[in-house]
Amino acid sequence: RYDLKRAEDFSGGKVAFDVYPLSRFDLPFPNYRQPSEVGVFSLDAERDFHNDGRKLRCYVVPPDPKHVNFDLTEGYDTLIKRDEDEKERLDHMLRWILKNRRKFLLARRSVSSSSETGEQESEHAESDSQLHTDFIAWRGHFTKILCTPYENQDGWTMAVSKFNGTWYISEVETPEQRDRRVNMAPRQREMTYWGYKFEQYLTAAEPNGKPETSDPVNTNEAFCTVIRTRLNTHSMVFSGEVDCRIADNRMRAPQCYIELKTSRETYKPNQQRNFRRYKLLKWWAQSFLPGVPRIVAGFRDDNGVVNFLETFKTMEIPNIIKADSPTWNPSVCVNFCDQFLAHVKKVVQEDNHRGVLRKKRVENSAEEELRMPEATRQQFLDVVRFKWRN
Ligand code: 0WD
Ligand code: CA
Repeated sequence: RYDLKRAEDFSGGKVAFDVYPLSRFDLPFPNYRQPSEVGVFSLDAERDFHNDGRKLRCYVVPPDPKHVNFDLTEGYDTLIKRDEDEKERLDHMLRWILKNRRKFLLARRSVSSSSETGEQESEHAESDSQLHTDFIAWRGHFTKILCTPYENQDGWTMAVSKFNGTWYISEVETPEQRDRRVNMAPRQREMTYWGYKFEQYLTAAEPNGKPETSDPVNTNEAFCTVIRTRLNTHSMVFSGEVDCRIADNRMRAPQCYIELKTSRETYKPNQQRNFRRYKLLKWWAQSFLPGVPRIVAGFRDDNGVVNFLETFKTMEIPNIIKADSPTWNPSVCVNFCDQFLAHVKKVVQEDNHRGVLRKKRVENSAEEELRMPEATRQQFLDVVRFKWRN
């Protein structure tokens, strides 16, 4: 069973990357540089891109977090849902990159100032189009990679393209994922609404605003942070959706951000173990990556009513799970990611210098030119598939 869990390259697994034995990743925690925010962007009700933080929401502290009464089923009939057949790939991130090229020049400067020669400076001057970043992807893609050592159900496929010295990683929906999405039971479909409704009960558009729980929920809207960090030898820039910030604006990003989550109330010891084993792993990985320090969880019953909240500090989650006998080890996750990225660099070497020029008509007027790596169209140079059978 386990030896089938491996990453394969496009040519059918000639250069496979095995997950087991996990002991290969049971090493000291690798160097992970403190994530810093290099920018933000927003997606509005029409899913249009804005190069600013207009959709960032503020956390509204409920009077008594241990006793709340949020009915997450309310307003389901008014839901405005993003078209999930529309594959956006990395487009919004690439749009942000194109509008913020100068931030990558700064990255170059900090790279070259730490190296000795002036020779390198002139070399850089000629290759201004480079981003001086090894990996670009959504945060969610890295979350999936981090969780892979302990994931026994869902495989994934990522397309990887090397373009101008940067590896772009973009997830491709597998047939299994598509089946599940398209054939989701009505009840399940309704439950995916609950998470969004929960956000509405705890956030406001303005620092001193009140939650507007009778407004329709629109899943097109999003606020995204863009984070730069480094895992060992891999520099990376990724973007992740952020639910809200602490209203007090003296705190800087990403420390001010709060991740909101819902989960089924647990009473039996085995439910609690499963919560720590599976949910806390995903919650930790997702917030650890961008350095989001707090997760506010709403615990709900089977009818979709949240009765109490609990705050988890991201950095303390690994201590919470230590109470259990073998569960998951954050070092294994991060070392796995480190070695997997090294594998990708090795497997995907051919640089597609041309990229793909895609003209996009913007509101019938100006033409925006997006030069993108092939991974963002479905015509990629290399595909790294991760799959396994149970
Ligand atoms: O190309 C893809 N396969 C994906 C694209 C998979 C995952 C996300 N995305 C894109 C979407 O455009 C989305 O706007 O990434 C954006 C979010 O990026 P992320 O922060 O890297 O994603 P993730 O950490 O997986 O999820 C964060 C939140 C989710 O909240 P919860 O509390 O459930 O983790 O983003 C939302 C969701 O609210 N979200 C999505 N929104 C739109 N499309 C998607 C999606 N596919 N997946 C999660
Ligand atoms: Ca959330």
